[in-house]
Amino acid sequence: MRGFYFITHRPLSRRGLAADVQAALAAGVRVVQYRDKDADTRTLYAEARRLRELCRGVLFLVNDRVDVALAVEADGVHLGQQDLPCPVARRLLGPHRIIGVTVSSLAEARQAVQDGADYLGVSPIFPTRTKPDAGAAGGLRLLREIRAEVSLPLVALGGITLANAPQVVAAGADGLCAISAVLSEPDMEAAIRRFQSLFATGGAPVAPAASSPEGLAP
Ligand code: TZP
Ligand code: MG
Repeated sequence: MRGFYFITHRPLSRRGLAADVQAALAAGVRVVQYRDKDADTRTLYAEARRLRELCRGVLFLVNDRVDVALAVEADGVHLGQQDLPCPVARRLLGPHRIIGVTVSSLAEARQAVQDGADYLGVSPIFPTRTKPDAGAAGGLRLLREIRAEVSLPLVALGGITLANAPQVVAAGADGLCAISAVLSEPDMEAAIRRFQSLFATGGAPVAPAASSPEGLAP
C-alpha cells in the first residue's frame, strides 16, 4: 500500500481505462483499483478481466463488487460504508483476499478494524469534485487522528494534489490516491512518478514487492 494507489475513473480518462492502467504501471504503481460507477455488470466483468491480466504482479482490487472480484480472481475489493459489510465480504472472499474499507471518521475506522479490514481508505481529506457524494472533508486532522490509533495501512483520498501531498504523507498516510490531479495531466505517467517520489525516502523501496497480503505492510 505504500506509494501511489491508482483508481480508474472513466469520466476523466483521456485514453481509456486500460491505457491509464498501463501508464500507472509504467510509473511503478503497485496497487490498482478498478472503479466504474456506471457500467453494467457484464461490462464490469469484461473490463475487470482485462485489467486483471494487465495487473499481474501488482495488487488488483475491485471497487464495491465482491462478485466481480471473485469472478476475475482479483486480489481483493474496496468497500464503502454503503457496500456489503466487511465481515460478509470476508466470508465470501475468504481469509487471503484483501478488503479495504473507506472511512470518514475515527468511529468508522475503529469499526473497520474490528471488522477485519486489511487497509483503510481515509476520505475525503480535502474537498473533491470527483466523488460528489464523498461527504465533508476531514482534513489532515482526520488522517492524524486515525493514524494515532490504527496501525493498518492508510490510503488517503480526496482532493490530493502534488502541492498538498507532502503534508498528507507527513500526516501518516502509507499511500495516497489522486484522480483528477493525474488524469488531468497530458503525461499521466510523469505525474504519478512525481507523487511516487514522495515515498522514496532514504533509498527505501517505493512499493511492496509482491501481489500478496504481505505487500500491505505499512
Ligand atoms: N474516494 C474517495 S474521494 C475519491 C474517491 C474515489 C475521489 C478522489 O478524486 P480526486 O480527484 O483525487 O479528488
Ligand atoms: Mg463503494
